[in-house]
Amino acid sequence: MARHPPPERNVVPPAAELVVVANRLPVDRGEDDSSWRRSPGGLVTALEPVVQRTGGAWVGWAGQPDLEVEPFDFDGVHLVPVTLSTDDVAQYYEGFSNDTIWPLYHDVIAAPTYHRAWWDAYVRVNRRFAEAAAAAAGEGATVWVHDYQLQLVPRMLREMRPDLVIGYFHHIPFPAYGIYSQLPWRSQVLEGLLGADVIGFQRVADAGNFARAVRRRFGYDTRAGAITVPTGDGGQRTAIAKAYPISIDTASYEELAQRPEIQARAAEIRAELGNPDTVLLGVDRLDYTKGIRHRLKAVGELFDDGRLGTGDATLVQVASPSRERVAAYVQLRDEIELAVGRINGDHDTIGFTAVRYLHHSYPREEMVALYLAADVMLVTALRDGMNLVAKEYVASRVDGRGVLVLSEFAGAADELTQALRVNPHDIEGLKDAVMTAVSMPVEEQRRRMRALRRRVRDNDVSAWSARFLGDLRAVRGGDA
Ligand code: GDG
Repeated sequence: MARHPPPERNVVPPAAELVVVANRLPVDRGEDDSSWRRSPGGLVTALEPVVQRTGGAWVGWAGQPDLEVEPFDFDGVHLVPVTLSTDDVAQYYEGFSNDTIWPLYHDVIAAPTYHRAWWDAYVRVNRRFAEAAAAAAGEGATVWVHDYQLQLVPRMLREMRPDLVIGYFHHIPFPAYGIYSQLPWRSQVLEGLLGADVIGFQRVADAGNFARAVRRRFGYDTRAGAITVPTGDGGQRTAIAKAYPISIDTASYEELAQRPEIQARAAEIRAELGNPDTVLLGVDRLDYTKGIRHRLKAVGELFDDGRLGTGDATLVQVASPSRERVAAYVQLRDEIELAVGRINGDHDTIGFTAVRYLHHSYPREEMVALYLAADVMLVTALRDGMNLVAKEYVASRVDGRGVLVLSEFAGAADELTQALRVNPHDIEGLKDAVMTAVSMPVEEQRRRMRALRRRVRDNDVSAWSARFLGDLRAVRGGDA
């Protein structure tokens, strides 16, 4: 990653035409803490060029508590840091965002915690983000708010700056009303989101759940995703709720996968595993939504049953560290590590391992080498907004080989219809799908992979952002 000189200070705030508002800024502090580095990630790759082109701004948290930094320019983007105190991080971020909204919106796979003090912090911090965006946006600018940490920002922003065009994209699922209605602040959150002109979701089903929640709570007309919202002065406006399935920077994965050194690394990975006939792979943030335990159960039983043999097959499970201060994640890590230990204790030999478990983050080059090394990719999420790993695997298979086993509860299942579709709760079905994948003839692998690859090429992340911003522009033109 490129090192950058100290940022230029900007005394006069620019009046940006496009403002992105996200929990995190697109930069991180370097190891020495004195410089900024562009943080890797799909959203940054997708949005940075658009923001650069328009001389836009990005409002977000720099990732460290109590860090106060003046706005600065970086790679042609005006960055506006929002300061979060240690308490804000504990209550707004780890608390309300990751221990209330995250489990609730993922169908209560883990029990959500409701604390009034967390909600107060969520309101307070959302207002801080809205104020920063209002200050950065030029007259009539477009503001694009991202994700569940900032659901109140659209309405706050509209009240502060009625001239703005406001978009919101929700990266995680939006649950059915029966679940959503548990939220003690269910009306306030819906009102917050309805402040946007376009409210984007991953799946058609998410947009439908949102529209139904609005109908049930407020009785507004929600025909075909066009929601009629009263403006309070007797008038009304339209908010659009619609699906915009997010994607990846497909070309960059293809480019990496074509590099000889990465292909050589893929061969080396297989050799280091003892050249098993089949390499199975899972790559996830260590999160209870990802179905890692279900995957381990299925693969463990296949070893127990002798349908997979040590030396013939190995599961490589990358579980990158995540939210380690939230109790549910601490417990999940223990459970997963216990399960891996049991499987390996029963099935490892001196020379071979059944499950190679890696609780690390890796550079993107290594991830692509792993994707190329894997005969079978297991995406067994119990609930997932999209799941970019599934798309990254497909994009990386420039050789046309490999099988994707994909949960129907991941948003990606709507588009990646040539994957082997599974219900991860059905362990017998999951085991059978793994065996079908392991023994799939090469011709069938190629046929399926061709269709999957076409899909991630046609809908890459720049097509995604262009579609969303196009619909926002249409709002301004009055023809949305
Ligand atoms: C949320 C929604 C939605 C993981 N480990 C490493 C690593 N990763 C990268 C993957 C992928 C990303 O992190 C994870 O994205 P996912 O989509 O799989 O899942 P979430 O983090 O839960 O993301 C999700 C997404 O937002 C976008 O809207 O799809 O449903 O939950 O890109 O490759 N990357 C590297 N090293 C790792 O060890 N370099």
